[in-house]
Amino acid sequence: MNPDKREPVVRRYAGNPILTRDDVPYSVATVHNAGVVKANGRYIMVFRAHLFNGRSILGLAESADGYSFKVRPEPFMTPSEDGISGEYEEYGVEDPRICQIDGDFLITYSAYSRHGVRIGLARTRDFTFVERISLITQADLRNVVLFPQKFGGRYVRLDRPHSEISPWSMWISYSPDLVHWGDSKVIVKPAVYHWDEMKIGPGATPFRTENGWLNIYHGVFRTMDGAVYRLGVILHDLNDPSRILGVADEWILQPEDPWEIAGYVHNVVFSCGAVPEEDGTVKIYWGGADKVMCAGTARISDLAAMCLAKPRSPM
Ligand code: BMA
Repeated sequence: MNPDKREPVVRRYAGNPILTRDDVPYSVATVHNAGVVKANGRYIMVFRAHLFNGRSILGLAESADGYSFKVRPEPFMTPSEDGISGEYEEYGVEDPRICQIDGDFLITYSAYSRHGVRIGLARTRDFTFVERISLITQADLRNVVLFPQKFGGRYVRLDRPHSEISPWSMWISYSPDLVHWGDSKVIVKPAVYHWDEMKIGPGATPFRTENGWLNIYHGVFRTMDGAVYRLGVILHDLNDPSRILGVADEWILQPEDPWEIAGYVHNVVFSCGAVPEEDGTVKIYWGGADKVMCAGTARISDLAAMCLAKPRSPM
């Protein structure tokens, strides 16, 4: 074998897809785009599921090994019917990301309504009782991931506003209290005639490595057959996550398995969660074609090396 031939960076789990609608004890059309966290040695997955009216709810599944998940009998979060959350979640809740910080699990999710899409922030300690804290963005903005530590006493998030002028890019914002956010600035933009040229967005909650914060993001390329969603990696400075150490030029994962190529939306791999392990690997979770959940592993050092050895310009 030619030693220069690229090996897959992400090794797919042989038992993919790891979760489908057939595993859910209530009626859903899809299971995808799940946030995943490891808590007390167990893996907790909060997944998005389409109902048969096209709107989404969030379900919860648990696992001892990170691959074999059992779904709870009842949904975890359905659109609120009360107050301000009720107004802005009318069309559904989507794409949850979980961040463990100060003993809490914070969940950011897209809240859809007739007014556009905003991001809701909810908090749980035990994945049984969940409280909504606030809507933390205006419309239209999606893909909010929180860093699992504070910087200079402030919470930090990555997000992706929509714009008519600029391709949809990755921004960073800061907050003293999780509710009020500011000091926003753009940090990574799609690259022209590149696999992520149409739009990019944060994916999994970033995790700390010895080289920097690793951010698994999605990038989209428009073809004559529609959009293709792939995953890539970005490395952020450990002390100042607005400083980009490198954006890997090549993607780490693209739709290849049949359930990534065809499903609810074809040609999509989309990640909202990754779990770094003590053996130097990371379990990466992604939705396949917006219909099933898949998993794979990568060596964290390989992902960091891709950002550092062959980066493309962040802007
Ligand atoms: C994005 C979001 C994701 C979805 C992706 C592919 O705009 O809606 O939830 O996985 O499109 O359809």
